[in-house]
Amino acid sequence: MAETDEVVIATVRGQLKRRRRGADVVAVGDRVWLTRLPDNEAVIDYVAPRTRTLGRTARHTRDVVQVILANPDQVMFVFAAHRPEPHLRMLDRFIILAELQDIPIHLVVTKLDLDGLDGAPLARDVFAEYARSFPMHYVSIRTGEGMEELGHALVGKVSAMAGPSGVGKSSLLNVLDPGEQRDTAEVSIATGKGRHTTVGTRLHSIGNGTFVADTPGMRAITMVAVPAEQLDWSFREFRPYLGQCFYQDCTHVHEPDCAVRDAVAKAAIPVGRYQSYVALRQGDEIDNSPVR
Ligand SMILES: Nc1nc2c(ncn2[C@@H]2O[C@H](COP(=O)(O)OP(=O)(O)O)[C@@H](O)[C@H]2O)c(=O)[nH]1
Ligand SMILES: [Mg+2]
Ligand SMILES: [Zn+2]
Repeated sequence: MAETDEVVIATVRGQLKRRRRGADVVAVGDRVWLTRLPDNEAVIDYVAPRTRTLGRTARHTRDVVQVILANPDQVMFVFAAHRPEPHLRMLDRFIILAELQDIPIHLVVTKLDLDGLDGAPLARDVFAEYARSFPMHYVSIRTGEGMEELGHALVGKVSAMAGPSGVGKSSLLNVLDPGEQRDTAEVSIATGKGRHTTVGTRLHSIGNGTFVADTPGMRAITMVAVPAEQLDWSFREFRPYLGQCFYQDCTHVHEPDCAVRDAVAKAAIPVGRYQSYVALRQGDEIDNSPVR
């Protein structure tokens, strides 16, 4: 990728538009070839095939129909230790989406300076099940704790940052790239809910070939149902046991001789993650309530 701060206003060549109907023709994160025109204008002639895509897929074909970020190297799911309280079932849905696209996942827990306040449980206990399977980053922009380590995880990569509003995503970007100040919202103390201040995906270049995207569209996309036959695989903790159940089409909910349920009983699979799977599998819309 040519690293330049140049901004051009580009349109998409008509031929391209016709060929890739349905999906987004060009999205944030795409590598493109363009023909320069005068006055900082350009025409996009070609869009390179995407390595991976963070986005919404069609239910059966798995074609990406709505792109949040093209070509991410990894995705950082961001939740706060406190204010707002972490919503783990929402995190589970985020994780499924990334697993289906084979995008490496990191979890970032922000506002560590508020950890355990107001009698809230400690973040490292809340996220203990996840720490067994995912790289974790515990940070605070107030104390600076964990920020250097998070910077190392981002360097040289294109990362998507996603999470509920108010958890501190924009604040993190402001610290990582102090050159450009972004809107950060005040969290209302009464509800613990943050106000929305970010609209579309934006990829921020923060130097050394490092790019970080704010991805506000994630939540709506995770409300889309996941095909049942892909759901068990989307829980990476289950994978060592898949194919070992008595029934080949085992749903791991009620069948006898189920390797997944045996693993849960032995605590080899975290019980909270398993319960999340069951709720999704049974179609209980665990996130039907307005989500933070
Ligand atoms: N105490 C504390 N507050 C934070 C931290 N990071 C962000 N905040 C505050 O949380 C609120 C929401 O932050 P913002 O970056 O707008 O969240 P976003 O919606 O995820 O982009 C703001 O009032 C920030 O000042 C942190 O590490 N500690
Ligand atoms: Mg924001
Ligand atoms: Zn089973």
